This record gives sequence, C-alpha cells and structure tokens, in this order.
Amino acid sequence: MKKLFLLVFCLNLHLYVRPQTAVGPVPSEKQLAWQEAPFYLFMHFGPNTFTDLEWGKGSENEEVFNPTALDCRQWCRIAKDAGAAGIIITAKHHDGFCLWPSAYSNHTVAQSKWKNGKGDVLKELSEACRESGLSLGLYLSPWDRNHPAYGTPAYNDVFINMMKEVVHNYGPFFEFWWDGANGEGPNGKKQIYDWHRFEETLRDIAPNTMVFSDIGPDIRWVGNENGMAGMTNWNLLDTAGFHRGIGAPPNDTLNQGNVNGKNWIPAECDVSIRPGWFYHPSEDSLVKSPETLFGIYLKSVGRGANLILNVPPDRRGLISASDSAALMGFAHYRIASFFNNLIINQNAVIFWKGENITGILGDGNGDFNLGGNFRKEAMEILFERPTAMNCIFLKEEVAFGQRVRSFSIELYQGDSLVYKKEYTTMGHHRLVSFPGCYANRILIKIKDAKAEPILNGLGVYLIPEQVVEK
Ligand code: FUL
Repeated sequence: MKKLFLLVFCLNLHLYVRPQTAVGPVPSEKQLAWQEAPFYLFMHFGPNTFTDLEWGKGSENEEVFNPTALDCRQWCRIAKDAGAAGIIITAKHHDGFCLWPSAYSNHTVAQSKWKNGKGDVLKELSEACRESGLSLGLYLSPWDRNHPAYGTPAYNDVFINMMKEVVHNYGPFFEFWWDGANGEGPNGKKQIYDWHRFEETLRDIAPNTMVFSDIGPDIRWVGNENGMAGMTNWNLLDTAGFHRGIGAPPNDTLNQGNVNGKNWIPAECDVSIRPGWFYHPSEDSLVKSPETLFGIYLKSVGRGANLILNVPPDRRGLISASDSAALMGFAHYRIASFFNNLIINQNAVIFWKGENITGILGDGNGDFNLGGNFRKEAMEILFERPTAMNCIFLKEEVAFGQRVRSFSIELYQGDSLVYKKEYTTMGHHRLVSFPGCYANRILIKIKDAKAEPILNGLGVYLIPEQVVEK
C-alpha cells in the first residue's frame, strides 16, 4: 500500500524517445517532481474545530482550542496508508489563530489551555512527517480577522515575519498555500497585501517550496472546490493583468488553463472529504464514500492536476474513524485498479502505425518514436483475445512541453467498433475511463498536437465499473 505510486508508475510502460527541444513553457524541476506525487492530504484544524464554524470571527477565546488526544503520528499513519505523499495544514486560517507559538501574535496555541500553553502543533506534525517520510506543507491565510495590525501596512511585515518564523522553525515545506480570501480585519479594514514582497521573501527563504495561489507562481487554483479539473487541462496560464483573489482569471480559465499561456502553472484540485473544511460532528454521516473519492481522483489526477483532499482532525485531535475508513477504501480501489496493467499482464503487442512507420514497440520494451509526421497516425495495442477493460492511462513527457491538443480512442472486438471517443489534452497523467467492454484492439490516434508528441507512459486497466465516466 505504501509504495502505491511507485508501483503504478513502474507498471506503466516507459517508452524512450529521441532527444527533443522544448515547445512552449516547460515545468521547472520542482514542478515536475511535484506533479509526480499528485495526491496529498489537506487538514483544516483550529478554533473552528471546536466552535463548529467554517470562518472563525477572530474574537474567539484562545481557550476554545483544546484537543484532548492530539496525535500527529496517527494523522501520518493514516496519510501513509492512504497513499498520500504529504500533509498540508492550516497553520493559520482566517480567524488568525496560530497553531504554533508565534512571536508575532497573541492569538496562538501559547495562549490556549492545551498542554498549558506549551503545545505546538507544527512542531509535532513536522516531526511526525519527518519520521514517516511524508512531505509537509503549510496553509497560511493572509486574511487575519484577529491581528490588530491587519488593515495597516504593518501587517505585511507581520505576515512576512510569520513566514520566516515557520520556514525557519518547521521547514522545509513542499508547498505553501496562499488563500486568496481578503475580508475585513478586527478594525473593519481590508488589507492591501504586499504580494510582491511576500513572493520575494518566500523565494528567498524557501526556493524549493512550491507556492500555491489562484494564479501561482508555481501552482494555480483549479477554479472550484469539487476536486474537478477541466476535461481540457493545459498546464499553461496567462497571469499578466490578473491578481490573487477577486482579480483572478475567470474560474473556467483556471479550470482549463490557456492553450498558449505564457507560464507553466499546473492546477491543484482542493476538495474536502466532508461538506465543510473543518470538522463538524453533524457531518460524521456525510463523509464521501470510497467510490466518490475514486471518481474525484479520475477527474483530478486523471486529468493531469494534483489532488489535495481535506481530512479534518476532530475535537480530540485525531482523524475520525469514518474518514479513515473512507480513505482506506479509496486507497484499496486505486491499488486494486492500477496494480494490473493489462498490457503487461495479457502480453499485448503495441505498434506505432502511419505513413512513415517509425518503429515497432514489440512487447513494450522497444524504443518509441512517433516521428515528425504524427497526424492521423495511431498507436495500436493488440491483445491475443478480447479483454475486459474500462480505463486507459496515457502520459506525455511534459518536460519538453505539453503538446497534444486532441486524441481519440477506438476499441474493437474483432472488426466491430465497440467504443470511440475524442479527447482534448493529454498531459503528464491522463486517465480516460469508459463503460467496460471486451476489446482485442485499441487504436489511439493523436489528432492534433503543437509538435511531435512524446508519450512515455501507457496502461490499460479494469477499474470498478461504478466510477467510470459515462
Ligand atoms: C477558502 C477558504 O475561505 C476556506 O475556508 C478553505 O480554507 C478553502 C480551502 O479555501 O478560500
């Protein structure tokens, strides 16, 4: 279970291509690495957990924060078993409460009763993540409904000092989450955020951290909170003239990216396992089922975005049994589905066909070269006998740019066409699913691409029928 992703990638065919030059913007090394570990957990935890609110007012007494049995090792065990690569925690949500004893606020764990004010959630979590090999990320809300300096230029220094404090004491972080929300502070004023300095500071003190916001710089918001990336999903985005928060590009642009966008800014899908972001006892019966979670996975990771799944600790400071059970069921589905690449298991043979035959893949160990004249050419996968299938995995080598604009899949049983569909964008991780059928021949045609497409991963699977896209 722990090696889930390694396993998935190992079982996909890796098809080598000749040296290439980049087409359009390409990912940085850290973006590439981030896209290779596409599933991790979000944890919303703080005073709201105890007051049953989603947006705390900032005026809550610090004493409300008092988990009775907080255990970050339990969080990490569950995250690992769920196949997650890391955890991103709300170190500070809009209510301003800090889960670490910040020197720049009087609204923190140090003022709470928890562990007589000696507790430090970030310390405990960073140690537990390190022990279990999980990456740690932080959500630090710029909007602060408690801080007395909020709404004045001095608050920008507070926020910068807090970033320095957490990076220094609990880093490194694989990701830093800047929420775009910007409401009033305790004095009724809104803050003019100094994004330029925020970004400069973080780049300076944490150059390897991936920075999320509506418009990047490294990761963009996907434009909804349902966990769904666009069927068309470009990793490219134009940001000139746009701002974080209400000045961001329209949601459908964030959802699909820009086909000729100037920057490589991949999408991240944030969604909660429950209706709310924070734990509410009344939502214990509303935890998403493993099937729903797997369906979300197909529409996020399966469309080339990363998935950050929120699993909020409860008032004890533990992941509740219902959330944990749903996560384990979700992990089981992924393992059972992607363990068995039918191409390998059934000894299928793959050919690349076209006017210029440029290579035969044989049993999947051969070189793979699509040649310059790719249009209307097809990759052909031949099985010895009709085989039950309902999901195909395709992977573009995006280090050289995202190239494929559209492709089609055709499935045949003997001479009969049993399924056909056209898709837009392939990207670095594309899972297309369809109603299960028996086929002994698959044709994958690249219909349109910006340049010679480079594919370096291919898989054919039989996944639970109830989650396939109809
Ligand atoms: C939003 C916030 O306002 C929600 O409370 C939550 O944290 C979500 C992930 O981001 O902008």
